[in-house]
Amino acid sequence: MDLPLPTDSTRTTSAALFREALDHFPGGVNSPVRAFRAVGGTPFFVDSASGARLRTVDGAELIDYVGTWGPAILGHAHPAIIGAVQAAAGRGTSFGVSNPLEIELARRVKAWVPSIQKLRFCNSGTEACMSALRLARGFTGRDGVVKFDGCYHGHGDSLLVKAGSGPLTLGQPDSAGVPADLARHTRVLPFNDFEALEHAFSAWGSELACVILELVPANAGLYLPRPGFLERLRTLCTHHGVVLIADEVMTGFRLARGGAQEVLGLTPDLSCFGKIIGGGLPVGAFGGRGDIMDRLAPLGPVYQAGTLSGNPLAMAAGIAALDELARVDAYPRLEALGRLLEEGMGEAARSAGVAVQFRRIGSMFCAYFTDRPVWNLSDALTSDRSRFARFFHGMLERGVYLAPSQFEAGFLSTAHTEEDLRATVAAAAKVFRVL
Ligand code: HOZ
Repeated sequence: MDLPLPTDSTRTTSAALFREALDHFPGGVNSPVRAFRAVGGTPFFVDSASGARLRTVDGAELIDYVGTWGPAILGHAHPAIIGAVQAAAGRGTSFGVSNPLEIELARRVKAWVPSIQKLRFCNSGTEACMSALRLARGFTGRDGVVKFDGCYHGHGDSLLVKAGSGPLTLGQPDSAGVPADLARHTRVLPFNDFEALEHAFSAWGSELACVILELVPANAGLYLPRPGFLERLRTLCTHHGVVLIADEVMTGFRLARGGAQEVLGLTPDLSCFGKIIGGGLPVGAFGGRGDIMDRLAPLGPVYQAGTLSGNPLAMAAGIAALDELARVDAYPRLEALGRLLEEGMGEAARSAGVAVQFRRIGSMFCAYFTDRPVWNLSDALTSDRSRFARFFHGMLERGVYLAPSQFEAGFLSTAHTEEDLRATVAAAAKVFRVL
């Protein structure tokens, strides 16, 4: 059934909607990277989405590699998720009281991610990370935090320091409005730098509450940990009594059932989730060691709460998403699709003589326009961003939607087909030739 859009937006264009949006929202958007600032041009508005396709209000149909920034691992409007949400909505959209769906989803999360002994649901990845940070501080009685430059853990104050994603895209990796007194507790290290890691622990190990990281940094493009880096970090955290927090908001339930920690063989103390466990509805979760989680209110002194936490619609969507991922045995297929895309894009770039570093793990990827292998933020910054912007628009004109920033990852879904990938590679081959 087609639902009516409000007022006359069915007859309008993206350009007209964006003009009006500028009057309503700062920069015309409700989240900064949507404004296309890094690539230029006018952002489009979506009318509807299904499978691997977005349909814009202008009538264009796009192969979508943003996937609502990660949650749409089964494609858009998956019938299992829509059905689960409709059924849940019929019983009430929010209770503010515990409901059995919370238990159902918790059982699945714990079965899939063995490091999770206890967890708490919240409403976004940002909330999950900032709550995990407070918990680590409350548990250790220390204030210090280590993060890595280019990693993005949502927009909690302590974490908007040398942050990736939107802040990096807009050239504001340190946000105004974060008190210097707070930011000074956050130390930032280059990713994959063993020497900096050793130095940080010998200088501040006893002051640190936690180290938080994306095990696969995917908010400055995408790069992978060097062999041994995570193992060394784990050893140092254990030795110094520092809580190791894995931000798996993007990688959780995407790279494998057990996320990046399963693929990379790391056991964090706490993990943060979002995106896929909400099946496209707003959700977050953090969890891990029982002795740490039990420091949360109402058991312990660390406060954290939310009116909509454990929301029945989000829980139902998350359960449906995980069950469907298991039912279709999604991960081998996602890996096969990822490999096909990587091979195709590599070949297209080589034939056109364009220096591209295509980084990929499973169904996440990024194309950097540099001849330097990318292992950290300073490597990522060597990418030619004006070339990326031309690439982005060239692909969009040919019906392929990539994230509108060099510093975001692309996502595949089980709804993408080999034919979609061939069409994407064919488009890239043309665009590479005219960059
Ligand atoms: N957290 C998302 C991935 N980097 C970006 C979403 C947004 O900023 O709108």
